[in-house]
Amino acid sequence: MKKQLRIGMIGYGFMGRAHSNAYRKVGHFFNSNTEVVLQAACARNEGAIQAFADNWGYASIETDWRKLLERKDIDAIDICTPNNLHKEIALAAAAAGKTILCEKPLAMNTAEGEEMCQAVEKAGVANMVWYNYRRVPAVTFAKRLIEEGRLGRIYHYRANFLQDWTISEDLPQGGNALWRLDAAAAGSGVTGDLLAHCIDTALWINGGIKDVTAMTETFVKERPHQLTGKMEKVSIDDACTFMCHFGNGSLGLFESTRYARGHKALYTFEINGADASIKWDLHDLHRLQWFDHKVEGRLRAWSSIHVTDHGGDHPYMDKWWVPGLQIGYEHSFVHQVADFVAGYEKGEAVGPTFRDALETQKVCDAVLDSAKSGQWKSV
Ligand code: NAI
Ligand code: SOE
Repeated sequence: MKKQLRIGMIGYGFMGRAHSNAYRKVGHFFNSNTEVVLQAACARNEGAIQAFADNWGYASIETDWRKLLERKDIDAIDICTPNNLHKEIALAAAAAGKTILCEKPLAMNTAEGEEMCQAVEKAGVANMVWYNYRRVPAVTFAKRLIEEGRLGRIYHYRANFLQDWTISEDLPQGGNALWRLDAAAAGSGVTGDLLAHCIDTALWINGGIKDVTAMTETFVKERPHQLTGKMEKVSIDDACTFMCHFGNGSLGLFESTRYARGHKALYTFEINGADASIKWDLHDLHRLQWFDHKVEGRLRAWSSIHVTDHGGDHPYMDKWWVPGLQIGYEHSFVHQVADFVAGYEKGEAVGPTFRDALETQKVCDAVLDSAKSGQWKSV
């Protein structure tokens, strides 16, 4: 008989769906002694959360997250709400002794994140943050190649996350679906929403960041609030570019914007080492571009590795289809659940933990401080 991990999901939007899909799929593709159970879904609108629960197969619903935390039949709380609720829910969930899976960014700022880390550590509860791009097989493979020393000394790390969905001046801010434009709900703009992903991947692959210098811009200064219709100042960063020094001596260059016409969600990174370079692009997520300087000069070229092989060559791919057949965005969440469950069974932490995600939060805060002050900032 398998042990159960009974999930209480809070929020039924984009991530509520992505995580529910992962919970439903994981047991079919990854062996474990744990059954992930969709025990309860929670949101304020009863009709909407019941429809969500029916669609995904949750056994019950709640309309108040505090009630969800009181339930003895819930082992893990999954926080899929806007960022301004992460801390309050996580502190209460830790006090209730629940395992916590929290969406990114961990918190609105470093101070909040530190409180959250202390709460889960004091309570001794398992915790993880959904920086899912780590578990795209080509990204995991990139980390493996660097750990094997195949790039040699690293000189440059470059990453972009480009979108174009807020260019219209008529787009309102705040309220449902548009909370990302409201600093009170999001904490920051592209820095916490998009660059946080690039920073998490970078810290994981290339190690810690020492200091940063940044610039941000808010191109549209005022927008109507969706709920009141009143024109209000926009206080998020629409775009952010920063440079940094990594602890390993390499230089970093990061850019994110919601004003890059033609780009919907273009996350890319490139890493240049003495012996080789690698490039990855979310729009072609199953491929890793590879340039090996050790190859005989006349044959040297960028090659495109289709990261779909079995036999342990390509991370996670043994669990899916036959070699050559690729997987997609949603599988990164399935992999994250599978890894989490494996760690949970052994009582081992699985990254990114709250503490790991706090490092990303610190870089985000240093970036925003630097943009404000025009100074280099230590992390
Ligand atoms: P969304 O706007 O689609 O969904 C938010 C959900 O939170 C809604 O279902 C809403 O009803 C619920 N909610 C709001 N206040 C609530 C309350 N008081 N009690 C219960 N439920 C409440 O937002 P989305 O895109 O799902 O984002 C949620 C979180 O996931 C954010 O922290 C965001 O940064 C993160 N995210 C992460 C992604 C990733 O790539 N890992 C992708 C998209 C979002
Ligand atoms: C914003 O549009 C968004 O959904 C982010 O919130 C996610 O974190 C990112 O993965 C995709 O874009």
